[in-house]
Amino acid sequence: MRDGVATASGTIAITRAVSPTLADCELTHIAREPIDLARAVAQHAAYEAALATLGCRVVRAPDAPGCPDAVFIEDTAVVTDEVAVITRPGAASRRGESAAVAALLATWRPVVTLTDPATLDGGDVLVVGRAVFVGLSSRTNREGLQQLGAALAPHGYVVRGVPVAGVLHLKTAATALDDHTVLVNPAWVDPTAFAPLTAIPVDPGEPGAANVVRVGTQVLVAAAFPRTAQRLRDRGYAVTTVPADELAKAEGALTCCSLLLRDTEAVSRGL
Ligand code: CIR
Repeated sequence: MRDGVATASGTIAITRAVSPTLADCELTHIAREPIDLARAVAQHAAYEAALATLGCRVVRAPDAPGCPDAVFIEDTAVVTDEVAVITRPGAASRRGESAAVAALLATWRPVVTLTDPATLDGGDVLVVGRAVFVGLSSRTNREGLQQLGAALAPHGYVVRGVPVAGVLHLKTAATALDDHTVLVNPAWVDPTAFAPLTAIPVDPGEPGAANVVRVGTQVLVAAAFPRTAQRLRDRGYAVTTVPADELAKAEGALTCCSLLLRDTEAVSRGL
């Protein structure tokens, strides 16, 4: 369902197919339950279609059928307008996902790669303007924070560590709605960590709702969280909802399934 459309021309959304091995995914904070692969694939297709409708150019990274969590491509990189930082994912089982993503991102950005002993998942990195909030979680360590900071500092970004406990990633608990506002589950992360940004709380009955994808002036919200979606509409945000409950059984949320980057070449051509 869509309330309105403001397209994000000049945004590339990199996605990756749902692997046939998805059932073997990493799980940290939720219990394993059967995953309907066909349903997960259909929800992923709906997600890609929503991104395309919002004006993104959807580009698929090469399939990685042997990597159960490959669909959660967000964790493999942090991309700004200036650089692509290839992460070293915190789960060893996921480190084989990065090389093909690095090769693809080199199409648009210079690439910097984090090295051992750094660990960092893209799901822990929230970029709002030049502020970069980095969740210190079971996946992301201080060396990861420091190496990311070193890669981004030349471009004017300032990184700030945010303690994360009880949930997988920082962006499980908070994501940006615009350059001044974050959507937060205050039970999982202290909203003052984002000061001076304004923090909007999710509906208390929808703890997972803080993970939304901002595309231009639109916000993509999982269909499982209608009260938070309404809360955002009431505040003037244009909300699109997509089903994602099957992917959620693999502990993935909406941001996990794409890497969004400005097509800086398209911007410079005035497209
Ligand atoms: C994992 O545990 O790594 C995957 N099953 C889920 C990753 C979700 N990614 C994300 O939130 N950025």
